[in-house]
Amino acid sequence: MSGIEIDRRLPEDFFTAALRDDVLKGLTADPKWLPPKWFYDARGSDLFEEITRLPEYYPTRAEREILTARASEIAALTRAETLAELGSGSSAKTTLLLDALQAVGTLRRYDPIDVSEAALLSSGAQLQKRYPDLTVHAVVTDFEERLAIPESAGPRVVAFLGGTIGNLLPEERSVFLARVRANLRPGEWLLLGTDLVKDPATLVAAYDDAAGVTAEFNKNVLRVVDRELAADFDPDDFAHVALWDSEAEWIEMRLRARRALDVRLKELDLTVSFEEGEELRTEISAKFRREGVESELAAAGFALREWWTDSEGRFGLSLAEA
Ligand code: AVJ
Repeated sequence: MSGIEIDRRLPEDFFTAALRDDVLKGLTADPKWLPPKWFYDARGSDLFEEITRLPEYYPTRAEREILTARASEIAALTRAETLAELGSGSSAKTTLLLDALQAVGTLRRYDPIDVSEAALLSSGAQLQKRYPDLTVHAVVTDFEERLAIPESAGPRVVAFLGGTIGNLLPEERSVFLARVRANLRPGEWLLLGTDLVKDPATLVAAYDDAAGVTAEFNKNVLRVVDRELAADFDPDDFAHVALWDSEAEWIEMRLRARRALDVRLKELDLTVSFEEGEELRTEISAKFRREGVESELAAAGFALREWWTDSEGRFGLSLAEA
């Protein structure tokens, strides 16, 4: 038996209702789009894990290198009682932080926050084995829409790792960062991972790997829509596209219709037509520079206290104070 407390903040029909809204809005828009959060059913989460091990996909390894080098500095600076983690997913990087906070002796709680209760339960159970004295207070929520970081007596560090902030549009990022700030008291902390601008070939390869895993991941959103909304997308009708937008400084993933086709979405009583070559945008993954991160943090009421990169300067980790 584990002592994980679970705080469920999502309405009963959240998944179906939110997916219906997003699909209706996105597939009737011009150009068509779908938000990236719908990649992550069980198969999509497995594919993402596989992506993190690909030779071309450097962000996970680069961020782990930084955390390995800096975790004890983070612990010494923050002396946090609580580590709250947004989009906790798998717990590999978390243990680096928890070990360091335990070594300085301040750690009491780990508060993972994720939309997936299954992910929270499995990583929470693993962590409780490794840290038997740790209180694990998991929150099931959509942190874009209903961010709720649990209260705690001592200082909290909120970790948002992996570069996931890059999946938000600039306007969404500023709303999100302001909400994080509003959840914190002065003197508490945000630990933010951001992938950095670099040569386009390296960036594009990371989102268009030779083994085709990212292509499968991208097409997985069609399988999710098929299953949840009784639609008849055939993933083979679409080609995976990854491109670098040098003006916006983000990678875009798209699905390009190989032929003209109609898709029927029974649950929405909707038919959507694609022209040959028409593209559906499925993800943006923004890449950052130090100055941009610092000013976005400042606009949300955070002061950048530390900025670290990996040895090759590919990925940035910010420690910011509320
Ligand atoms: C979940 C934000 C870390 O944007 O790099 C990986 C998702 N998409 N390959 C990213 C992703 C395509 C990933 N993050």
